[in-house]
Amino acid sequence: MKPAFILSLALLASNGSAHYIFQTLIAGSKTSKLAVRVPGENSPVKNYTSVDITCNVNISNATETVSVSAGSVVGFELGEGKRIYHPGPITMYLGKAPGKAAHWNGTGKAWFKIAEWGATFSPFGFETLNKNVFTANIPSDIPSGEYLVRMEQIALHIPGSPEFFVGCAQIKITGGGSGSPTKVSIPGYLTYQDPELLVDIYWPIPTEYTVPGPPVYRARKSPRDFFW
Ligand SMILES: *[C@@H]1O[C@H](CO)[C@@H](O)[C@H](O)[C@H]1NC(C)=O
Ligand SMILES: *[C@@H]1O[C@H](CO)[C@@H](O)[C@H](O)[C@H]1NC(C)=O
Ligand SMILES: *[C@@H]1O[C@H](CO)[C@@H](O)[C@H](O)[C@H]1NC(C)=O
Ligand SMILES: *[C@@H]1O[C@H](CO)[C@@H](O)[C@H](O)[C@H]1NC(C)=O
Ligand SMILES: [Cu+2]
Repeated sequence: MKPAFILSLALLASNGSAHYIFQTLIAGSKTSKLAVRVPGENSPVKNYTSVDITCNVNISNATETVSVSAGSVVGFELGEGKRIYHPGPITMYLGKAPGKAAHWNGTGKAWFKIAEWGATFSPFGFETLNKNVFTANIPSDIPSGEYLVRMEQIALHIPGSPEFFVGCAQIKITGGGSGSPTKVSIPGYLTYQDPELLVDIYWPIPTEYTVPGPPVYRARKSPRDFFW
């Protein structure tokens, strides 16, 4: 083998440093890096039954909690010109803090999914690939209060060994309602060895794909549902 080839193999084996991180919170018309609990390194979490999956490991203590009104946009941008390059779905969850978001580590049955980005077919692929911004609307009827917003990519490039890229940020939702989403705990939200986590995306090429985790919660009534 030529040295250049060996070198590129070595780089492939250690490409952890090249990974993406959900680094900037987008909330309404604001963006914030200080509201994000940034992981100390950008290697993926592999054990989705451990507490590492909640908000990643070795995370910074975010120093800001961003106010945003129910119904507005929330989401993340990847850092440093990065784009998603591993195939796999992306999901966004909200977790209701018992008090201040800054004082809560995400433990307990407090989470619900508010958005997901899944597969496309013919040709098979994932709509997340090459994107760097993911936003959704906060359901307009959820209770006001402090929450963690959690973004997760489940990278499926190694069949049978899903890798999780996870980020959390602190928000304070105002102007909410009395909706009561069904909540799950994280970990605990994924079925251990869910076939959608272990799928071989290369062969046979999937013809259907369900994003893992609970269904997306949608506001029961938005102002636009009222027609007289
Ligand atoms: C934690 O993250 C810092 C960077 O923020 C890094 O220097 C350190 O090595 C990390 N520690 C562990 C145990 O991963
Ligand atoms: C994954 O995490 C669970 C819960 O903490 C632990 O019991 C298990 O040993 C871990 N698995 C591996 C392979 O580290
Ligand atoms: C949060 O804290 C509780 C209590 O100290 C602990 O049992 C739990 O494992 C922690 N969760 C995370 C995600 O660190
Ligand atoms: C965050 O704060 C906790 C508790 O004060 C501390 O144990 C931890 O080391 C801090 N983490 C970082 C990355 O500074
Ligand atoms: Cu990778």
